Amino acid sequence: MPSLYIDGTWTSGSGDPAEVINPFDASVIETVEQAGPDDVERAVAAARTAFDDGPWPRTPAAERADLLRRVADLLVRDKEDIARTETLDTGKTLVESRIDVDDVTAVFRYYADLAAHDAGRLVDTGKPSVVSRVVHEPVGVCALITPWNYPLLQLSWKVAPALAAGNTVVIKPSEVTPLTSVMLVRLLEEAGAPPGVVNILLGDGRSVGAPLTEHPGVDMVSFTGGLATGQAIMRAAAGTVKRVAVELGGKNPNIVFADTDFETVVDNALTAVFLHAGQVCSAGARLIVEDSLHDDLVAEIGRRAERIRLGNGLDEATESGPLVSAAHRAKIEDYVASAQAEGARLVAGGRRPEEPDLQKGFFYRPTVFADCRRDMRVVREETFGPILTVERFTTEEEAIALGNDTDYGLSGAVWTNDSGRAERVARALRHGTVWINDFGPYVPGAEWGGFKRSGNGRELGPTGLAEYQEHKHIWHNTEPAPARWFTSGGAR
Ligand code: TXE
Repeated sequence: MPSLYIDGTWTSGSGDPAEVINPFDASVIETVEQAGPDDVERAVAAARTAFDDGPWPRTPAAERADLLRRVADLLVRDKEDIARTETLDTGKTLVESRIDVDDVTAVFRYYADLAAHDAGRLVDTGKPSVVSRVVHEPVGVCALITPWNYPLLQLSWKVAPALAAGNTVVIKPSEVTPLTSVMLVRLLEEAGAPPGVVNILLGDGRSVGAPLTEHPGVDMVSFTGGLATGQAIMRAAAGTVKRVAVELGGKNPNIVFADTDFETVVDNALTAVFLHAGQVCSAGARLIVEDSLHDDLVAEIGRRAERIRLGNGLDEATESGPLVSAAHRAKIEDYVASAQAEGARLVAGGRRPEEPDLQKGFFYRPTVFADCRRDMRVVREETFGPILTVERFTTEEEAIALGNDTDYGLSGAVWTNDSGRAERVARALRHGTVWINDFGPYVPGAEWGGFKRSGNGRELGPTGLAEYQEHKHIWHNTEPAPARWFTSGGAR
């Protein structure tokens, strides 16, 4: 089946086909066609024409919202099928994939509602003869480049607001996990997206992603992925002064004060870091613990980490799946080696699993390191895998300083029963999301994004819609008259 969608037609790509691999057992799920340079040109041209001459940007917002609601209904209809495919492609558990589909559905509904009521605003100029208003218009052709850890979810955070605002899009999913993005485009087609409004190109970053970021026909790039790629995209986009929104991961502190309920914090610290084998931009990979609690907490977390059941994401008994690829596992093993070389103390994991049925897949045991210092590579860099590092603190100031001592700034958490302290720490942390006595939840109505090198721009919430809009000021003087500024020529 053709897997590229350009100008309202499913089409074959002129690039080399690629095998999509199931990380549970390294089997081939499907072979997909990929785009070549001519496909990139055709997709951008289709999106350009649909934006410049097509109906979509001029369609009433309420009708665009109707399309998003139809997509949400179709997602509900196909939930099980999509969730299964996401699990095959990423290795995450079926429970997680089902939650992802529910979240994606909620995002489409949220932006449908928001777009329908987004009428711009009037500005009071103090002049009765002037109507000053700010209207919201789409940016244009948006390239949406997404990663492999939450393929469908990350795409929804971009495509729903982009379409709600009236843009046209060219989607470039990760070459590692393209399948559910193709499914979503099929639903957009079924829901009635006009030709050229939604296009999808499969292929890798070098041959498909990079040309989109340089293309003069593209007005905006929205990217989620690694720091180095984000930096390359920002450089590439500078040539044509594109709008760029980038979400580049994090190194997220999870700060625990000793007055917290022990079982609650053990349980949540494990979930914070080991969910989806740690391949989460907001993973709580840096546990920062008050001295008096430190030893007991480390011991219990280590004991419980050793018991996490790895397996096939399709098996209901599985608690954690594999890493996404052999290359990614090699990167994790390198981080483990560097942590040991730098003097971190291995408390759990640090190895591949022994079970015979897990040998073909890209599994790695949940790993805990204690005695970590902030200058260690494993503490400074985003490992994006099942590695927890533990540091300790004595005072509140120290905890805040440690939590902020990172180049990233995506998310963080503080656990304490002292609500004054919780608020102080939450306000002092330089991260885009801070949880108090929780870790991980988000809602479509609240902004998500990073400080510092975690990126710029915001997804979700009203700001997540504004990312895809130009805010144009229209000044209407209803009683035009000479200004009489330059009077030396004599007024007529
Ligand atoms: O991501 P890449 P990778 C982090 C995580 C991970 C690291 C590398 O630490 O280990 O990034 O992962 C496309 N121009 N995150 O290498 O390369 C690529 O095809 C345009 C954090 O897999 O950033 C894919 O579609 N596009 C994270 C997308 O960019 C390019 C999620 C992401 O791939 C391109 C994933 C180029 N020059 C990884 N090069 C998060 N923030 O959630 C690649 N791409």
